[in-house]
Amino acid sequence: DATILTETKKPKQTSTPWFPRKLSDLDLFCNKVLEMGSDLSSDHPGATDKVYIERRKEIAQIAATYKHGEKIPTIEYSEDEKKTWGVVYKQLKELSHTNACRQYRYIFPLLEQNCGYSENNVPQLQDISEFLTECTGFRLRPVQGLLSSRDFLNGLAFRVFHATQYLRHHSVPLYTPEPDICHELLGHVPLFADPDFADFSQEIGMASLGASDEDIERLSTCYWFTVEFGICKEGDGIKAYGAGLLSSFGELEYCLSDKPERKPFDPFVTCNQKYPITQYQPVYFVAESFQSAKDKMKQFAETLDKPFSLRYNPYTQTIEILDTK
Ligand code: NLE
Ligand code: FE2
Repeated sequence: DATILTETKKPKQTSTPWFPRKLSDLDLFCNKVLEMGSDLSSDHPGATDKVYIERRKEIAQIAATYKHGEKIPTIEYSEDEKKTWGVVYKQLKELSHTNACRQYRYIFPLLEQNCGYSENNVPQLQDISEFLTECTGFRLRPVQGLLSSRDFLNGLAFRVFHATQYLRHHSVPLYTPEPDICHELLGHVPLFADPDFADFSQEIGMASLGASDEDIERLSTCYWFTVEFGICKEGDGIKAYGAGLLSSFGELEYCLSDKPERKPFDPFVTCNQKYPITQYQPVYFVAESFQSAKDKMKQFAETLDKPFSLRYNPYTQTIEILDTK
């Protein structure tokens, strides 16, 4: 039957999606944001606050024109912004003593000593970026808002973390669904100063380079349940290490309570888990350690279908394509 002979299968994605090969390639992402301060959705607490919207636009301008190698411009935060920061800072610092992982508790005081972390001061990205570079080679780049998952994960391959600089709306200091500077600085930054965590994050980033759209989806789900909402074992108990937990007073308490479900972290399972983005997570995944999470991520990455293997060269800070199969 002729129709059977000519029947074609769904074509496999044949061309490899573009990916950055050097640090300055990341400059190409700066205006590709999914959601911006100028376009707050209608249920956003700041949606009808004209002053807030203007301020978000002003801060977004810095990220829109930033180029690799430049110093990240200093932002003069207003008294109101400092107040919001202070409220978040005070509550989280207190709760982190009991609910945050050991690495977070170790690094936090170092950020107070070296980077201007305090209840009365919103620290500057440039100072933090220099500190992280000394600790683990991680660095920050300012970003206007949400990047695509692909672009965001690609940055991690270079040990670059894209950080927002604006504050959440003052009406809801203890939980926000979108990243803001409280989330970046109090949630993400402390962990990027930890070598094992830094390696783990870069591992996800490397896996994302040139990955198919389906694999990007699976990798960003793994990212979500680790870097954003991860829980890890510590002694006989469990602690939070995900930034979305460490930057939200409400969820930091809830995630270790007996309300949510908890499963062991296994990228092959975790990558298929559905999740909400505007409320507390119903399910969390528990890692044995960052080291073990990294090993598992590596095994997972090896199963992704790519026609080449890649290596990050730390001396040139470029991606090398090792072989084509
Ligand atoms: N829910 C977090 C917070 O309130 O800080 C932000 C999560 C961003 C993914
Ligand atoms: Fe985040």
